[in-house]
Amino acid sequence: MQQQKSTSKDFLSATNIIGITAALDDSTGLKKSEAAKSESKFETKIIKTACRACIANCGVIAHVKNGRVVKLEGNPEDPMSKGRMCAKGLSGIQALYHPNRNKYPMMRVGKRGENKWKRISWDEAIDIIAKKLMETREKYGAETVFASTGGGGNPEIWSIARFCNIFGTPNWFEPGCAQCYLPRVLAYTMMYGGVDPSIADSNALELYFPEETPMKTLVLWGTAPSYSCPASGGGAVVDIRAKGVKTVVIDPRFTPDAAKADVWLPIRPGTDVALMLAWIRYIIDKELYDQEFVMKWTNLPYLVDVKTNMLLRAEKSRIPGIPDTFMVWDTKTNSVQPLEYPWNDKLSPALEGDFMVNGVQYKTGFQLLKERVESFTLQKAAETCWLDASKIEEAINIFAQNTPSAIALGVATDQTPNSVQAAMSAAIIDLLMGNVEKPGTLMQRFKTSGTFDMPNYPVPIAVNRLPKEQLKKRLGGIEHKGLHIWYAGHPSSILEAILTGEPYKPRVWIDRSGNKLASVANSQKWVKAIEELDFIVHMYMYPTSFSAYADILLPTEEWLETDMLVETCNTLVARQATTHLWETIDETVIWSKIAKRCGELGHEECKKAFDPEYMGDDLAYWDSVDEIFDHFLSRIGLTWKKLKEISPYEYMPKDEWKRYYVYKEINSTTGKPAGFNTPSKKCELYVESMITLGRTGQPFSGCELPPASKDYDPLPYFLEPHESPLPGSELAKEYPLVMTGGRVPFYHHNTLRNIPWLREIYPVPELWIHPKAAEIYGVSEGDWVWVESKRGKIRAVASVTEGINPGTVYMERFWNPETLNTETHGWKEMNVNMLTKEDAPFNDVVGTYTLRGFLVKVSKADGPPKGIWLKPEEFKTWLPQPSDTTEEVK
Ligand SMILES: Nc1nc2c(c(=O)[nH]1)N[C@H]1C(S)=C(S)[C@@H](COP(=O)(O)OP(=O)(O)OC[C@H]3O[C@@H](n4cnc5c(=O)[nH]c(N)nc54)[C@H](O)[C@@H]3O)O[C@H]1N2
Ligand SMILES: Nc1nc2c(c(=O)[nH]1)N[C@H]1C(S)=C(S)[C@@H](COP(=O)(O)OP(=O)(O)OC[C@H]3O[C@@H](n4cnc5c(=O)[nH]c(N)nc54)[C@H](O)[C@@H]3O)O[C@H]1N2
Ligand code: SF4
Ligand SMILES: [Mo]
Repeated sequence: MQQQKSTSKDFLSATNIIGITAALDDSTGLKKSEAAKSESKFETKIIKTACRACIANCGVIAHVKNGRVVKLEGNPEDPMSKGRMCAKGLSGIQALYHPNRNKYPMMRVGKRGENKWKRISWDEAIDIIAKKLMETREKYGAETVFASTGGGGNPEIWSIARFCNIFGTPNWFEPGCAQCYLPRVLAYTMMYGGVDPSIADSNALELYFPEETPMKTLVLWGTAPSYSCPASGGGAVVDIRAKGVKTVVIDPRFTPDAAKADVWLPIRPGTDVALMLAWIRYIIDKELYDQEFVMKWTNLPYLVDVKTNMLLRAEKSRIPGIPDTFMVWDTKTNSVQPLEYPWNDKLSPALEGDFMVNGVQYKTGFQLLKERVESFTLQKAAETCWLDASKIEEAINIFAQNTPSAIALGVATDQTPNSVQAAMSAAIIDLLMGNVEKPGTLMQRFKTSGTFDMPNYPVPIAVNRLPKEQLKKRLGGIEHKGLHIWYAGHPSSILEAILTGEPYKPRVWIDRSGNKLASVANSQKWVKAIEELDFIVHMYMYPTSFSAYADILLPTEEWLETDMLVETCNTLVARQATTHLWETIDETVIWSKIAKRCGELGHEECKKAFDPEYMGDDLAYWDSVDEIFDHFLSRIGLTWKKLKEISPYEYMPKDEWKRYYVYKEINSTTGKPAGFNTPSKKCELYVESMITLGRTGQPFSGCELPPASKDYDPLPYFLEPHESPLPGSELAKEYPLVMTGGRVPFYHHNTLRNIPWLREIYPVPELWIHPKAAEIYGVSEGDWVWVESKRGKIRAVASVTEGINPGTVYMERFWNPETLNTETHGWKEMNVNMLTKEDAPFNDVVGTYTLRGFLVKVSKADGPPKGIWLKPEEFKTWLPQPSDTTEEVK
């Protein structure tokens, strides 16, 4: 694809936003969107919408003049962003009118990777794709087609899962999933049945009410909201800190959040579970936990058979809403007794203990937890995690004594093979303290609008349409059964299957995302796999490195062109199109078009997917997104048209929505407290259901699956990073530094590297390195450096800072759209995912690989990679241009 020539407009500085919008005013010729149609030539129309330049959905007011978006500002009515916007969101105009947008469907004409294309019509493109899918299905089986999606709360995630279920392939993936959020969702779902406390995923809703919350301490554990959601959660943390809430930040990097913390713990990457186990040990040892809550509302007093690891049951419940009855050791009678849900005042259960009953050994869950954490003293944690023991103690005491308190977890702990255990440990710490459903804490079950079946986005995924025999073929789905909570496949297993043909060879790949080569681990291995594939489709807003390897490119909508239903706090927000350019199409509709054509070509399930009677609650496929929105909004008496007028719409009074102590509410059918949403209705700190999950896939997989090679552990365990820098490590002799990652506030994953404003602020990725390490490796501030792991070698610019441990370095993902047409296709120069580790060890439960906490070496480089742009003037060519007039796209 050719870079467009520079515009006649002068380059404007990143801060001169008004200047840019003024410069755009006089360009005409756009097809007007529905919303903007009625205004007269010079009237500015105000459209309330929501940003999607990251996953936070901040409320936006778009100013549209003569069909052209000329200005964006934050919407103060938004309950989470409260009128704030960040640099990425404000760059929406430059993204929308980018000269290198994908404008029309394109077909490859040159060799793969040569990047030569010809324009085709939508009908042709859909026909070519559907024919290839059908041919592959017939020859090799539907499972040899796989799809992937862009991550991070991307609402299209469920469109892809839906299409795969209906087409009949169990294989789709997202490079987040096991590396992002899924470990947290899984642990908190299994342990208390409510929402996880992640700020960047738009949870932790208590934070958005600084005037009301009694919160006194917030722990930011591996999350940096000031960078990962600056205008929403980042702002909320600033607000609560201003109200006097203390913060503890556990982050190798001295982020703005760390800079303001009461205690900052610059942990060695990948060792969080060791630190968490030490917190648990300290809290138990010093009896800082909430004894009443732990006894009555967790499963820790229940007896566990130490041989089978299963809880001892008096009886299985046959009544819905009533849990099984579990056994405890009654200290009054010194005997095993059934504890009827929820509690029996006549009993005095032992919390700790080891008991022999009829020749069988039992321990309480609490006892097993205590034994598990026994060796994790403050000293051991300090040594393992490269921290100061007294600082760890100070942090725990702030958290445990200055209450109510809560831990907010981020993605850092999701990106090592210890992922699920980290989320389990964080939940255990909060639950030991009784930090759940209490005002001032983050584990909450606030009400939702009831509009959606699936979280975030209403596309029903039609999970039962996937035949059971196909589900069993999900790559990685037997060993890592936690993936079934999101019905997802395992990227490394798909990669291996392509390269080895075992257990079968995937052949066709449909992707919708930024740049897979910059988001999956060890991307050079993926390029080898790409060479093996028969056919690749990429749908995106502009070409990326991945497009260079595709056979068909489909143009998709920027967020300012998109309609979407968004739920935040107790409001529903309409993200509404402000304009529409060229031949871009909403992706939800693209999947529907592909399904329709497959149906016409003889795919029975695809054909039936358009029959409302057959699909029932799975919903027949649609011709426009309005149809789906109307369907779901009808549940609360609204239409999409109406919501667009009244957005943001408060669906429920705040007091009704923000409910606390849900577990204590009496269930009118059973007459008992509702309890938690777990099998025992107690908080399950001893996660017995992990064992069932590993053996059968239940309760998440659509059918019973063969067991994983090993039972999943019901309690968390610490796994030293596979590439360890500790003494005795052979690899560390050659690669002595531990690499980690974390967000920068200028880009969302692999998006926006082509935005002049943002590239002016952050043109190349920084390698953070401590002055002592810099001295050892002969590197100074601003130097170009080589960064190398066992897998690859890239360049970055050194930022020499005391804001990181001497043994740790940090770098964020990057790729270079300016070298798209060279042989590197932009993904090889400075992409940290050339260095990350895609192979085993994986997390047992969900298959997480290693994106953080692996070994690298650093040395001085002669200069920057060839062809990359550094100076503001160079980005001029990417400034917005007047757009083509386009016909209505059907
Ligand atoms: N080394 C390293 N690698 C990582 C990570 C890391 O920290 N370090 N992070 C991992 C994580 S957490 C994730 S989630 C993945 C992400 O990696 P990918 O999934 O490859 O991410 P992108 O596609 O670049 O970015 C998110 C996508 O969401 C799209 N999007 C935004 N809004 C909308 C919308 O309304 N509709 C549609 N259809 N699309 C929308 C954007 O266009 C963009 O394509 O990367 C992972 N890779
Ligand atoms: N600007 C921007 N915002 C984003 C995204 C983006 O790409 N760019 N992506 C979105 C997505 S999909 C996600 S998942 C969220 C993630 O949101 P966050 O969870 O806030 O993500 P990060 O900044 O990647 O990681 C948090 C912090 O973990 C630190 N860290 C690195 N290694 C370790 C470690 O081993 N232990 C601990 N305790 N900390 C460590 C990093 O220095 C970083 O400051 O952000 C979302 N928002
Ligand atoms: S934080 Fe920034 S990029 Fe993310 S939704 Fe809000 S304004 Fe958009
Ligand atoms: Mo993510």
